[in-house]
Amino acid sequence: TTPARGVDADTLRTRFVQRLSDMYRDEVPLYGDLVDIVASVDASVLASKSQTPSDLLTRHQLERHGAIRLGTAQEMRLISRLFRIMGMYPVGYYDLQIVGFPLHGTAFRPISEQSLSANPFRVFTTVLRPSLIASPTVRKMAESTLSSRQLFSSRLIELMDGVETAGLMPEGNVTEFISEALKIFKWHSKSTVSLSTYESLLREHPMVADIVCFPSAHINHLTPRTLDIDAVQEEMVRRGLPAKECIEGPPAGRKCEILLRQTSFKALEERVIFVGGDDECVDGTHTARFGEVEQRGAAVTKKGRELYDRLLVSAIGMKETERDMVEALKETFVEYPDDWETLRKQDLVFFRYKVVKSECIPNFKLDTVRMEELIQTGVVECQPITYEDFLPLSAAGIFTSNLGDDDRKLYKTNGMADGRAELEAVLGQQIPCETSLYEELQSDSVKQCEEALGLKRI
Ligand code: OOG
Ligand code: NI
Repeated sequence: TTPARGVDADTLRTRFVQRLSDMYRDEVPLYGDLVDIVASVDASVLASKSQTPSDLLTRHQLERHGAIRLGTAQEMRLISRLFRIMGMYPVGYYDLQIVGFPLHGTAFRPISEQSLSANPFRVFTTVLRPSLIASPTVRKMAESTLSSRQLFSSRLIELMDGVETAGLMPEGNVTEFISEALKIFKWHSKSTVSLSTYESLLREHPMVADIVCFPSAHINHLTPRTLDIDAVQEEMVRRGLPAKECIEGPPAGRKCEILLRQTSFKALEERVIFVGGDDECVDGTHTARFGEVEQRGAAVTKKGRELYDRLLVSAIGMKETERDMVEALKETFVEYPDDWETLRKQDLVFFRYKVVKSECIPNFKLDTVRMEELIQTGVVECQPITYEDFLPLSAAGIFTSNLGDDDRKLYKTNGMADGRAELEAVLGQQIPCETSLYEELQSDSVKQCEEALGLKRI
């Protein structure tokens, strides 16, 4: 709900992302190059199109997602309070055990149609699960290092308490609030541990080292959205950015984009100073931060996701090298319908419906058959709903290409406690599944059509 006076959550989020993006551009100049590439690619796409979906025009220039990795349940609880103040709520559960990481998480993002169109900024947020660290020594090392970390300044917590009590953020506090919040996401080149501790944690898993050894939860990438990811990929290669070989997600060449496609440039090896004995410092490096770009398509239904997963899995079965994957995907995805009408009639994609011609219709139930008739006669128009979430499998590809190291342990999933329930307990709320939110957006739009046409739901 919008506070009576003060700055509303959508405005706050937009101002925060702008400063986060500026900060990351300073920290990782290649991110700045990527943003420039996206701006020029998108400008030429827009110039070549007479008709652009309106949500892209209003959203795409400022649209970003980021990712952070947290160390403790307490940090997760605090971050969910911080994001809530900026109008972002947990959506979807991602268990990264399937890709061999001792982490799980959720995406914090706006939920309502209005907030999404104001600024859809989202943060993929994971948290370490110490119970999955096999070595008791390493587990203790991680836990004791994290227990003394203060990600949130006391001033930030004071400001958060204030907003939660008053229900609004006074304009006069915004700049300070954002500055204090940015400290959580900032990169620090000075580790809080010794090189040997770092190395022990790294041997357990590179993610564990990345999470535990630094005083902040540095943002590990910030991702602009583009209108043409194939062109961005080409341009990255042309400019000599260390681009990943292939674009993840659905294959190129579809007329109807679904879910999302992502590519990235590889993580930088960065200089880090470790704590030595007798106040001395030891030089080392750390590899974690990278740049990523994405192209978003339509949200798919449960049935649409099952088809996607099945075709992806069979492509994985066919390929021998990463390059072959592109060909394999093209082959298997022939089965995925590629026109909006079929995608709608087969219930594979979510749509937003809108009455565009006033018409008086007798008391009728607006079922799918009736809806199709209204679309055919031009009374109703529909637009696919944009996918706002993440692809765990795509994330896996990006994760593994950015850790520098290949001896990866696999965490067994059998016999594990229910991770979702564990994370929900930490957050103190249920985590809605993304599909149910798209379903709601779709059925709300159907209800609005019914009202506009004077129909009653039967
Ligand atoms: C998160 C990776 C997930 C994406 O775009 O799929 C992600 C991480 O590296 O911590 O951002
Ligand atoms: Ni990402």
